Amino acid sequence: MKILKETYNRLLIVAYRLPFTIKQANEGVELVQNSGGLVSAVLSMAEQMGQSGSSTTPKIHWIGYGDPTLRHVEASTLENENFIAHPVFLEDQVNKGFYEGFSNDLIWPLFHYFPTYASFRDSDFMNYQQANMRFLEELTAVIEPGDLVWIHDFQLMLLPDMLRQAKPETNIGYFFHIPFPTYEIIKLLPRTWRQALIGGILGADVVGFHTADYAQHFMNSVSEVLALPSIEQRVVLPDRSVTVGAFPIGIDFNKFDLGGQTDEVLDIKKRYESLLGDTSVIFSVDRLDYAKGITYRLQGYERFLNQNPDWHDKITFVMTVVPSRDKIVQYQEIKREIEETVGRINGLFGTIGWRPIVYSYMSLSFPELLALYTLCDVALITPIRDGMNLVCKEFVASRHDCRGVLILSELAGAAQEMTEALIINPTDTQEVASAIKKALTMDPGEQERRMKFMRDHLQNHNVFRWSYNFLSAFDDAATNHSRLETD
Ligand code: GDG
Repeated sequence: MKILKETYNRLLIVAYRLPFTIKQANEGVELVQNSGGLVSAVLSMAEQMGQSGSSTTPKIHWIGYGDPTLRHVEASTLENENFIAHPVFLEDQVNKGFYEGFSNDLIWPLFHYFPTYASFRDSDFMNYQQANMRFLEELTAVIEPGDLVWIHDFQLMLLPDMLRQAKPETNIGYFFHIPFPTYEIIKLLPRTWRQALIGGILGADVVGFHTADYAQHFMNSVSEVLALPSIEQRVVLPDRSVTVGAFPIGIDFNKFDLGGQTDEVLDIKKRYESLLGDTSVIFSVDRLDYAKGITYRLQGYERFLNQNPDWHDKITFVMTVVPSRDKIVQYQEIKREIEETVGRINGLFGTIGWRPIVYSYMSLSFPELLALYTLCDVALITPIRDGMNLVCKEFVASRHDCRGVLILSELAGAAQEMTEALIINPTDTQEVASAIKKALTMDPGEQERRMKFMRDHLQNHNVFRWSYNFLSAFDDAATNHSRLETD
């Protein structure tokens, strides 16, 4: 990392979402810092590169989508102690086609292996190109020689190459947060689109995915779509090479480990425990999404209740679904399906004194989330497809007591690391039902052994190490680069 500090000028982040939410206040604007994994990771990287929020060192520039209603806001007010935001204002119609259309209504379902949910619209692709171009304009207004630009996620696949064309000498990193599917899925995209998207990503010097499988799928598509050669984990272009690798994202372990023990969290936990009464608790939390496998999860729980009448009255499934993308028809449908299934199960098994599922459709505060992570006996995480899944990692990191059992889908990227979870296939409702029984009856010694193993892993492979590893790959890429030149 020392090399980075000496080699690069500043770190520029480009992601669809800005690191804080901008709210209109009576006098000017109010900036509410977001606390996602990416924000924590970027802060740590900045520290490693010799930047920090202090007045003597530069802040991190972050280019992201800005609501057009904020166009009139004074640019100098869009910064806090850590970040300077550069909003990309997109007309509603462009943002709709780019974000709601191409990104969420095509790439998201396709790359999560739901091709029948994917909508292929020429106008969406045009808006996607236009929006990526608008990000480029904002970026080129900010960029200085020697900056390191790190671009994130599936909304900005075209941007790395656009930037390479505009500023060929720039150091560009690109990280993909969702699964990268097999070529058979990529092949569903019109030829010109898939060429543009794969070629777009290859504008970067380093391309990162959560798992080795996703990286391999990408390499296969590079070969099939663009017929480019590769050597080991490098795609060879005429004038340079691109390093492709697996960089599984971690979490800020201490934030969850220590956060779960604060007085505020303990108070909420006590309140929830008294509300839930003397039952064991299963917990899940996800954004509303068909890829999260929520209906199969409910069916697995129903099967458990059917097969284990002695557990009736003694178990509560606290299931929180966080509102997301509810303008898209499939999301409205999945919400209706979830709510019907919850209603049916509660109607079938519930009594005056016992509700089998406590369901809510809302966002939890961070202390509420920690209270539920730390009070539950079982976390039931069953996506049908998930790039990584941070919820399962956060649950384990929160369990300072080394108690509780994680049930995890083999289709989450995280399953490759969380090997001491009870790994299930989410569509196999019998396997889910049996895992619930096994988890609820697991002796404390085994819970502790499994938890300790996973906690050690998360502590070592935290989000700071993730960013360190990604940035270190630039050093390797630079070495490869010079090797190519001398070959
Ligand atoms: C994408 C990929 C990949 C959730 N509900 C609440 C809440 N959360 C927080 C969690 C966690 C985050 O949101 C969700 O992260 P996931 O990884 O589980 O899922 P996606 O949002 O789909 O993220 C995914 C990720 O990118 C990172 O690369 O792992 O595969 O799909 O941090 O804690 N936070 C609060 N209240 C909630 O109700 N406060």
